[in-house]
Amino acid sequence: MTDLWTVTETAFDPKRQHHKETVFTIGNGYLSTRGAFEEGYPRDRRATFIHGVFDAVPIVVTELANAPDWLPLAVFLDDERFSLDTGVVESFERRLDLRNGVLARTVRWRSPGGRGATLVFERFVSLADEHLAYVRCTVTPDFAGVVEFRAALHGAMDNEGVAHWQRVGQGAHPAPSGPLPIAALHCQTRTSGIGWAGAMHLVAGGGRRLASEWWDADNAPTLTLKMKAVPGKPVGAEKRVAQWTTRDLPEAELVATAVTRVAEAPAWKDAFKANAAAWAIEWARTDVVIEGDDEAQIAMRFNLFQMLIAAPRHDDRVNIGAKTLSGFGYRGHAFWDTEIFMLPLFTYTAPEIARNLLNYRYNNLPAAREKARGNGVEGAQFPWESADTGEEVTPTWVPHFADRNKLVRIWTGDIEIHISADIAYAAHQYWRATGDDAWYIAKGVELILDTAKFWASRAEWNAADERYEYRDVIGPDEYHEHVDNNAYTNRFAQWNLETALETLAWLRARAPERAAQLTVQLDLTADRLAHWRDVIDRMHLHVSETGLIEQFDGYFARQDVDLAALEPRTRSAQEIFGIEGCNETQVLKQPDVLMLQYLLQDHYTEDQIRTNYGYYNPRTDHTYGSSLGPSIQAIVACMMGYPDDAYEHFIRAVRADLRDVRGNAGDGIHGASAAGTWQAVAFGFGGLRITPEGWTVTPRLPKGWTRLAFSFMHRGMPQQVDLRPEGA
Ligand code: IFM
Repeated sequence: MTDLWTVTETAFDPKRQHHKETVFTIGNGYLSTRGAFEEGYPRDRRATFIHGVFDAVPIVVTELANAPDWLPLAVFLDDERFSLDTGVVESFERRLDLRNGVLARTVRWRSPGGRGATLVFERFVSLADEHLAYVRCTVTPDFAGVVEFRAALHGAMDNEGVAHWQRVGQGAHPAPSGPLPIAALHCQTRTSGIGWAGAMHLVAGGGRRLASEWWDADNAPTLTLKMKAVPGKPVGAEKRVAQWTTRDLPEAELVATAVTRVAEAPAWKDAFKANAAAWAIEWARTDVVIEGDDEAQIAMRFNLFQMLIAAPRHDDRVNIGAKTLSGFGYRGHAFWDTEIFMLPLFTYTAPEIARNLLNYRYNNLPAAREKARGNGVEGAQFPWESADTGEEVTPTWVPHFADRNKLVRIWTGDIEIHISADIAYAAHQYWRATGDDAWYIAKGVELILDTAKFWASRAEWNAADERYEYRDVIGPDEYHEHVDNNAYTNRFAQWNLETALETLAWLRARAPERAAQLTVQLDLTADRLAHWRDVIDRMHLHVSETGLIEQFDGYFARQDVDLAALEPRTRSAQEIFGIEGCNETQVLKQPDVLMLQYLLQDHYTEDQIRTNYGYYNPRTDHTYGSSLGPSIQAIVACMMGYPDDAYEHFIRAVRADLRDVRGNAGDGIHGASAAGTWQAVAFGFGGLRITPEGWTVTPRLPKGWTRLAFSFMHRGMPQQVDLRPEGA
């Protein structure tokens, strides 16, 4: 029977390793470690990313710094180093147990000198104690001699060539038991000055110890264990690591805390038990059961797992990057991906995580106000890409995808402004789903009011046509830059303003003191509010008799392309037509009119949505365009009663990283797509709708699915949904 909780790799393919490193990422919401191998290889992209540990890159922008490496564990069979690129790999299997986050690898290897052994490596970072990480190796030799384990902490890590760390110190400290000391390493990021300390303990895990040593190697403190090899008898070593940063503790306490914690750390068995118990709680509220489609079941759990290991549970000063904590892509920066694609998963299953993520935006309001001021407008304008300070960190130039020697100007940081409304929308949705009035009054309303202030101030009056407009913007569909009156942007700006007025009225009744305080703080005078109403009333919206919404001014006049005629293809429309060429066509990277109609679905009739689906769906570059589109397309297709289309979009989304659909999974997990799959099953196939009166479901299960079950929280109460096909 298929194990529906395990992602398995059964053969070693060096060409696919960057992709597999992403797939086999483990983590605990504090840090994530890519699935690079313990023994290390020259071309691996080994990385551990810790939430919030950003450092500046000369000339470019800030990025998450690849942290000092806690993972190294090299194995020697009688002085021959175990390595997959020497000797003979007789068998290989890797398994990620999604239930508890343990990554295991079993390799049957014969050294160039003819020594054979089965090596089992296992690792996890504890969900029960986010500072603890474990890796162990068990070797069953078929020769008599010595098996040696060398465990290290490596300080000299970089971000693909950019060095962020300098060593502060290292040393050995007394261990509570065993012949080896505890080894510690203390480093600091070069520009942001964030301190990191790690401490490691190495204990023998069976077999007879022959010798052990502590090596004070430069920037790589190392502990070694030599064990007697007896044919058929397993010998092992267990490495325990504790790590802290100055985001958690004062610099002076870092090393001592890491050393003490690792000295007291439970052995694997107990640490694993605590970790598994913590995972059981997470899965009880997050799991989605799909019966009748094993691939979808495993892939769904994989996507949820990837989100759970990226979710900050104890920190509201960080966001989840577009590539989670699983790769170098987008440098750890957060986008609207969080609010529109990831937040619903957490809002409905783990509201305290959603609140942490929203607090991050609230905490960064000062930077958003500064950005608005810098652009000569009022209110809060959130950055398109955000890191530690909340300032705009979108790079202005990046290498061209086809010619790395050419630079391309990136405009999103300047003019992709819809993110401010997306954040307001997520705050409002969180409040509606949770009923968390205290948070809304303290923080949410301020997010909504100050973004509304931005929209009113940024709106341009077109005297000739007597309407408000947003010119020179980029909508969610980034194949089209410098457009006027993107439908998504304009309608969301209007929604933000409408919601702000409603919210203010609600606040005045519910919490008059806070309303009075915000009225003064944000200068919400009667004149200003009258202006907001005017912008709402005279916003330029694209409406037509047929209900077809033009994506932006002049979109319908652009060249129409028959995408189906380009099949089969392996490149995006942008690669085929070029950046400027694609801009001149109607081909979409993601269908932002449909996004709009999904998010504001109460404002559109089914017929209106159907009309737009019919127009925009065939013009969307589904496979090679944005990974954000398919999960939302699946929902819209469900709403329209197109189950086959819906499944096609859904399966594309759940496979995005497991199958490396776009060829760039090596850069990290597509977080928005991963989290969006939860929306696809809940709101699409489950047809879940939340209304002020309660919730309803309209099951629309794909062919072959015999059951769909999931849980969610509604106003603080856990709810269960368990659906079978009609007539079952
Ligand atoms: O936010 C997205 C955007 O919509 C499309 N390009 C990638 C970004 C990060 O995922």
